Amino acid sequence: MAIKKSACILCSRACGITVEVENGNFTRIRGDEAHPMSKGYICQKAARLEHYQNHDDRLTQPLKRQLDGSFISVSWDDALDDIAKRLKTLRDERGGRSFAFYGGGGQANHLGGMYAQQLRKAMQSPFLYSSLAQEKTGDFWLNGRMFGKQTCHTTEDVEHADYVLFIGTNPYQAHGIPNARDTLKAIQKDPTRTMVVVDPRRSETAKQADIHLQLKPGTDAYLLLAILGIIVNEGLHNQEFIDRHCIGFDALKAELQAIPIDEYIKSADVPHEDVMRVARGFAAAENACVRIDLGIQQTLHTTLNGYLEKLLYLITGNFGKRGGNNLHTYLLPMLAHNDERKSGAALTAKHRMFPISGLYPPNILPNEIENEGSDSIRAMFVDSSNPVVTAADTAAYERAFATLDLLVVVDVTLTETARLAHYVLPAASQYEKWEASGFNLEFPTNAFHLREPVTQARGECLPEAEIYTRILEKMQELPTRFPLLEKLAAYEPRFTGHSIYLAMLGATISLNRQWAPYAASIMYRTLGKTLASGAALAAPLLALTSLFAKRNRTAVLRAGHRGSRWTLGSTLFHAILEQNSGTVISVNQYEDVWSLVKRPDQRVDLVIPEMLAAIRDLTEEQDPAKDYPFILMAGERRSYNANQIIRNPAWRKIDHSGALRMHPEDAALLGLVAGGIATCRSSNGQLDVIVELDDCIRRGTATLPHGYGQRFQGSAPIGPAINRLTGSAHCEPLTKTPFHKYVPVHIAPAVA
Ligand SMILES: Nc1nc2c(c(=O)[nH]1)N[C@H]1C(S)=C(S)[C@@H](COP(=O)(O)OP(=O)(O)OC[C@H]3O[C@@H](n4cnc5c(=O)[nH]c(N)nc54)[C@H](O)[C@@H]3O)O[C@H]1N2
Ligand SMILES: Nc1nc2c(c(=O)[nH]1)N[C@H]1C(S)=C(S)[C@@H](COP(=O)(O)OP(=O)(O)OC[C@H]3O[C@@H](n4cnc5c(=O)[nH]c(N)nc54)[C@H](O)[C@@H]3O)O[C@H]1N2
Ligand code: SF4
Ligand SMILES: [Mo]
Repeated sequence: MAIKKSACILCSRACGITVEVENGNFTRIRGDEAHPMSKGYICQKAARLEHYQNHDDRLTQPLKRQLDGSFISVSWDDALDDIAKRLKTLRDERGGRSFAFYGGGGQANHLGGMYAQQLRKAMQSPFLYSSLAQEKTGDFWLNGRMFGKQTCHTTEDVEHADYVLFIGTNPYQAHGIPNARDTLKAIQKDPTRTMVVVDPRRSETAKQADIHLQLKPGTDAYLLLAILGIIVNEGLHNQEFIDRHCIGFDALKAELQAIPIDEYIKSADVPHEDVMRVARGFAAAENACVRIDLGIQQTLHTTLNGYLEKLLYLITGNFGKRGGNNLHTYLLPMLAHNDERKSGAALTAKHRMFPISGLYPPNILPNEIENEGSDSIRAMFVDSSNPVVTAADTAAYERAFATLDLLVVVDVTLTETARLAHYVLPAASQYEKWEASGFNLEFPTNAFHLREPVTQARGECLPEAEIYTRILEKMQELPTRFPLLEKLAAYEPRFTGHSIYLAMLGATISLNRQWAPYAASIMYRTLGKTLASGAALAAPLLALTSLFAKRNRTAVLRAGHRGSRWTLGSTLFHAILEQNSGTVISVNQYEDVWSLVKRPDQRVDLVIPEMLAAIRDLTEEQDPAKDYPFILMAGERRSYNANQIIRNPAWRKIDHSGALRMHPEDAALLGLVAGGIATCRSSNGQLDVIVELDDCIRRGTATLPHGYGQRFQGSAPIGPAINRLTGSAHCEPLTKTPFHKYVPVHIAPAVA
């Protein structure tokens, strides 16, 4: 038996774990006390990660689909030779706009993304579609306008706040904040701290809250405007902070003073006195922060909701301080910056959609593939994602993907998307290769965890680094050897901190500009070979740690790393390679937040004209249509769901069928009983589901879980495939983010 350090991969937190491994089986999993962020914490989901690692649907060989839809095993060379040839022909004949990439990193596997994006660049395609662009791009867009760059991502210091507002998020189940359940308990137990939850459902988090605003779904914009209106009308905003750090407040204030507060509180359908208490309590708190998630992002007014949420902590001065909201450093460049007002961004052919943070929204993809015209998408790679199940409108995805000339899926298992692919390439699992999460989003102390392999790769599985580098080589974008760089990497003395290697790499690339997009693969093939630990695919981190150390020198030194201007990046790189529980990479002070603001004046712009217009245009939602009288929250986080990461249903200890939850009185009116079967029908499709009664659900609404609907060992989909119900046009016009939490449905007993 061996004990290895790694991380849980089932949500964005990537908590540190220790794994006991026997013959490749994970016999025991515990929290890793030495992990700098999670410090031993894990939740109930982590213990049975064996179900991700070992099951009979794992891929072990490259597969090629036959005309009759069945798959045969092929060699890596045969698969990659054919893929490379077809990609080159497509690019040369139809241009880069005929290719798109989807994914390239799931919950805790983001190292592969550095390699995957090289393929998109080789194809000269701008089109990167991502799951993030069906939840977070509204937030990124706002960050661009308010903080100067879409890379300015915010975090929230829930652990140290006296007053915490959770809006549209259920951290008890979904986590998303450090050691969620411990953190919630600590707030609950402390009489001097206040927790407020805004959620149409009495969620597990709401049950622990001091105040629960159980609003009508989709009305957060009204509630938040009412709260902001009360704050400015009563003069509770922090004028000193605003004068020092913000611009545009006067225009905003005029807008907020015009809010019909009482009317809006009625629209949200929450008690008036509770809203007053929250507005006054939040503004008066010493340290307050707001944590939001899908409940306001995947519903009506997505981006406006995000804007109002940011205004709450900004106008009360809860930014750039302990217990407030903050910006943070990050090592892996997960996000880009785009400004759609400037020319230059590539628009999609059909929807003329622009990228946000470099990402295009899944909601438009089927249309872009099926678009008639010379620049429709003809070939795609999907990596670390299962859009046929997780993007809006499963039927549209099935239809569109079936028309592609080439679909290649890189995954550890045969997903529903993989079943439609021409080639399926077997990736080594996250426990079979060096891996890391890019979701290191903390402030003031931020950490990065490079994980060593826990066990050997199955069959012929390869890490993404090897897969994409081989494709580039076969496309003749890159040579297979770089003799000079290899020599230098092997013999450069350690005290120079790889600075000669990096200089030579820079020189090689400036002499061969066509290699510039492929630095990751070049480092993998050269420096990678020399790393003692065998962490070849982590080699490109050296370029990132060097950049990181240059940009955040003081914070890196404060984290305990030592080195000169030339060598600090390499010290950090080696610390990351060596510390298998994770490494603190930066320790900031709260005032440093202003250096992370990317507007030239380092102030926050409070005015976004599109958002002020949206405030003015806000009109009362129609009550649900007669045909579809319920609002379905399609995609709840529960005890045993974890996106699409675990397919074996034996993993779930409860809720095997992924029940539809509804209020007992609503069920009684429909003649539905617990355990009975209901048909849930939207304008897009229908599903038969098992009913569960729960008086935490608001009347007139129902919920279905996210993360079901996978096949296992040839079975039919297990649990609700919720995106059979969702439609791609049901989304926010600006960002195309789906309204998954607001799907009008009809519910009735199933006809036997
Ligand atoms: N257990 C588990 N944890 C996960 C995941 C998982 O699959 N399973 N997935 C991870 C991922 S990818 C993500 S993005 C996060 C998402 O994490 P969360 O967004 O926190 O989780 P959800 O359950 O999708 O939605 C949160 C809450 O929004 C509420 N809500 C619905 N409609 C509205 C509304 O109109 N207004 C308001 N204010 N609230 C509303 C719901 O009732 C729900 O309690 O979770 C991550 N963590
Ligand atoms: N209706 C509705 N739809 C939703 C949501 C909702 O609430 N409601 N939530 C949305 C949200 S927030 C999200 S984030 C998305 C998530 O949707 P996806 O991005 O499609 O789901 P993931 O589970 O993150 O996909 C992970 C995939 O990566 C594979 N994988 C695991 N490890 C590796 C690896 O090491 N290498 C490779 N190459 N592959 C690996 C897994 O087998 C799995 O197929 O779903 C969205 N869809
Ligand atoms: S599911 Fe998330 S919170 Fe739970 S152990 Fe895994 S990473 Fe940590
Ligand atoms: Mo997500």
